[in-house]
Amino acid sequence: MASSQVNVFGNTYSVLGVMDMAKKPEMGIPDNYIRPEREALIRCDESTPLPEIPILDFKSLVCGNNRDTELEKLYTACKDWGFFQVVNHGVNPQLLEKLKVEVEKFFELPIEEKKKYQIRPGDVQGYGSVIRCKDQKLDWGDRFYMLINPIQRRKSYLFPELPQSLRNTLESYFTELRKLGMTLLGLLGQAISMDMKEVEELFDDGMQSMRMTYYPPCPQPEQVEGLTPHSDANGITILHQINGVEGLEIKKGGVWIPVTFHPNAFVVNVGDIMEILSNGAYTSVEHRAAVNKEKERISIAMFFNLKLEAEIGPVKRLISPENPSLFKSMQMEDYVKDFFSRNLNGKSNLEKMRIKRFDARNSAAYAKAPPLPSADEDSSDSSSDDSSEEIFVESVAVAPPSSDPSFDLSAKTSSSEDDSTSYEQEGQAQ
Ligand SMILES: O=C(O)CCC(=O)C(=O)O
Repeated sequence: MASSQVNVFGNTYSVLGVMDMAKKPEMGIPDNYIRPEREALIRCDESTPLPEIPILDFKSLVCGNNRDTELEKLYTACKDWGFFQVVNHGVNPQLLEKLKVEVEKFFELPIEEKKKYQIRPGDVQGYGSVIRCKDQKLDWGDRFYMLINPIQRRKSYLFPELPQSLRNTLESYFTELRKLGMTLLGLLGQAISMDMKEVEELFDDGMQSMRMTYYPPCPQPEQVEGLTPHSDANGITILHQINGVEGLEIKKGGVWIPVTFHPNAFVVNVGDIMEILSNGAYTSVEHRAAVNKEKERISIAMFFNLKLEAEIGPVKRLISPENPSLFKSMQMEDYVKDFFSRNLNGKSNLEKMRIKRFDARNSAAYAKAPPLPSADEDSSDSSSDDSSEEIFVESVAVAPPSSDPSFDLSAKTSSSEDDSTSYEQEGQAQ
């Protein structure tokens, strides 16, 4: 496989990446990187400019004069786009500059150095990508993924072994982003009428992980995928495009749209868990990373997730006979295990959690339908392990939560950095 290095770990394989191979474009692109099925981007011309994802001002959201209006904008962005950009986020630009230098230096290390961090058997953390089957298509990128919170769960051979200056810079970045992430989670919660206490019960000292990715230039970028289309399995993700080169693409209304980053903005997206908590009011949107013909691209994604002992499921207050539960409930631990047993694949993770409802009156299966569930049964949670739960209902109108949420703007929005929670976690890709 050209210069990418494959190691066999029992039944699992991991590939380090494409960086070295990409330095020899004359060798061509190996077949296992070629994606004939890659869907094309939206076509745009001067009369129909590219749609742009909403830009929100963090300061106005937190302490502006029109916070209700800003929160409504946030709600609409999460509902219609599942993505927004946040400016005025307060993260020190000097820290971001230092992060750029350190992350670039890290990816420039010789492959022998980076091999120290290679993903180990039965794990998903470290440098490289997990390969689960022989004919798996690979992404055109080198990546390093690790769990960073709770601190006691960090792998001893990953973060503590990174070059010291990178470690110090990352540690400062994690702290800054944790504050930002918790505040954003609080705001997203408020917009669906959760109070901060509920948000903290789920997310405070929750799982936090990061992926830094180096996408080398590719002679035929339209033939490969930098990162396979997927929705994030987590609460929210904050993406920083470290060297300013673009490549993020999102699927909206069935078409792929490239994201133009506002300078100095972070891109935030709603993950599957946030769509589930909001009972479908928010949308976890499929996205992918494209690569560039000439330029290298570097990004760092920070994933915010629930505590492992939390239960995932729609917020009870949002459920009623008129607005029944769209998703099953599940222990976070089971959800994580299930997620890691599979490769990234569009929105398949979220679809497994969805309760399938058939409109009995319009269904050919009506004659065979079991007795209609009562409203209570209908909105109840299921702890079943079945991947698909099917419910027959009579023309249920699924209304989004009130579009006039009661915004409790006085709620506390800071996070507590209590690292005492202990849980088992063996590999968190998001
Ligand atoms: O690099 C990007 O633009 C996307 C990164 C991403 O979606 C991820 O790491 O999950």
